[in-house]
Amino acid sequence: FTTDELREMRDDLQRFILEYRFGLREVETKIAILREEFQHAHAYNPIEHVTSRVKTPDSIVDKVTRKAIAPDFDSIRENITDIAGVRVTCSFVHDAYRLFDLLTQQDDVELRLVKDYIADPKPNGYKSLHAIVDVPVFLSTGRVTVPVEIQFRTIAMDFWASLEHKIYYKYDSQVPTALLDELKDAADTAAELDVKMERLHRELHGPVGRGPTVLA
Ligand code: 0O2
Repeated sequence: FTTDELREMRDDLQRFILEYRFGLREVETKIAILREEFQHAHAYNPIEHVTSRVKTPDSIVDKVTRKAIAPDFDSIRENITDIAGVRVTCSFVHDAYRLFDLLTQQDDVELRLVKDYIADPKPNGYKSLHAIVDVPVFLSTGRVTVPVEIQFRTIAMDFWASLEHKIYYKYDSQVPTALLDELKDAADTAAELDVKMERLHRELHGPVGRGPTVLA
């Protein structure tokens, strides 16, 4: 490659990633608005925290290799839909679904794919509600549509997933069976905790999301 060609490739890659950053920002803004408006209208905040990331070029290359995707921008754009990712951690399971509905029903958001690992957990115990949405981003060159993966989960699900992720990497994907069993057990305990916490919350406050009722 000539220096000019290399510079052009670098510029193309930077622009490619930039669009995902903008898509992420659109979704983050939508979540921030819902959070603030919810607090104002219902005196209740259904979101515990929000994190987001754009996949690193290394991680994109890993996935291109792993999934045998053609190494050009169009194929990557078409086949890797989690380059931009947002994780919304909610207090209760009910809130995770409610946030999913509120976001995906907005008329500039197009729902491309849903994977409901809350209703149908992965065999290892992983739970979360995943949505791939297309959002519009307006650039000086016109409108582009950017896919963003949004994961909705509870604090208990998030706690479990982050520990499982660490264990998975520590053992380089070869986690001993006994530990896998314990993780599955911990996922069941986390799910029980979610049910208990939501029931307690409902007892105190009525249907989840309403303002607190006056207690005797
Ligand atoms: P990170 O850290 O988020 O970048 P694939 O992405 O191809 O591996 P698929 O079917 O396209 O899988 O996506 P899926 O099943 O919707 O899940 C992708 C993301 O969900 C992962 O992204 C994780 O964030 C999360 N996830 C899925 N399964 C598990 C699991 O068993 N344990 C944990 N801790 N997280 C999980 P990345 O890209 O792997 O990671």
